[in-house]
Amino acid sequence: MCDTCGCNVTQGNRHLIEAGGKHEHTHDGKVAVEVLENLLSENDHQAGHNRQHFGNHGVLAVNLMSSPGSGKTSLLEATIDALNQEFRIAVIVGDLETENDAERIRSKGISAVQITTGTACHLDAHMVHSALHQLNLDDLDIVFVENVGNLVCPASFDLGQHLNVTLLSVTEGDDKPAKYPVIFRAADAILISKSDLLPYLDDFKPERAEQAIRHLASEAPVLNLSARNSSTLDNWLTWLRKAFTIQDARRAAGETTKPKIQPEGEKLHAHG
Ligand SMILES: Nc1nc2c(ncn2[C@@H]2O[C@H](COP(=O)(O)OP(=O)(O)OP(=O)(O)O)[C@@H](O)[C@H]2O)c(=O)[nH]1
Ligand SMILES: [Zn+2]
Ligand SMILES: [Zn+2]
Ligand SMILES: [Zn+2]
Repeated sequence: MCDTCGCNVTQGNRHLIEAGGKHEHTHDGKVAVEVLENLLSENDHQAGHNRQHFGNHGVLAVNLMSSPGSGKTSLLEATIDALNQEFRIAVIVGDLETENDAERIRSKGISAVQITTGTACHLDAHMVHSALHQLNLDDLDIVFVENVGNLVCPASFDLGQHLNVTLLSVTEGDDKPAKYPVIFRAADAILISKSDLLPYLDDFKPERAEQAIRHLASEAPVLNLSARNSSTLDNWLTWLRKAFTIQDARRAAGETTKPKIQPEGEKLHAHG
């Protein structure tokens, strides 16, 4: 998929294939597939390094993925309001063009690093690495990564996070898990967002969305919520607190956890 849209090469990893780079793309028969495989393996290496950074500082890193406009930044704003007395939070935000989301988060007094990806429709581990060096991880408990709005590419790149969360807003249709299985399979939790709009929609059934998710053999919890109504956030906040405690215990035991990177996604990237 990303081979088609060309987004495997990003501002974060371009140096690797440019003249003098580790995987310089010579024109002597080195095929594209090999270059892409090298880039993915560099990404995974960098992701492991990022995870070490988070781990060394006792930070839980959570990657949020969804379609454009399904409510990632709004959910982060509501989550910060609910939890900033309890956890020290920062956000790394990916966006194709603007700084808008980071500014929304900063207006809450929270550190936010914006990565403008230009043409790349997902974040990669190199981009997240430069962003995380702009944060003081010693002063943080949870770093959220808001990925670029896209239901396909983000699921295929390990960024160094511990957990993936996928949002599905009720205006998108309950058939999306069936149409975009990779990003829903990669999720450790699935949030059905904008649930305040359900009374106005006669064709979105949360049960049907959950059924489609179970057809993907996903056991991830499916939680309905609305960023507009803080009383709907309880299950999400409970999930997050538990994730933090589990990660903290793992760290104390010298262990870590990797997010689910979908094999289909890896295949798509390697062989286009
Ligand atoms: N009714 C309702 N609207 C919401 C909710 N959450 C977000 N919105 C609206 O949906 C639009 C997009 O929300 P964002 O939070 O910017 O979505 P996003 O996923 O961060 O968007 P991108 O970063 O562009 O992918 C805005 O107009 C929000 O006000 C919600 O829970 N209920
Ligand atoms: Zn792509
Ligand atoms: Zn956003
Ligand atoms: Zn580093």
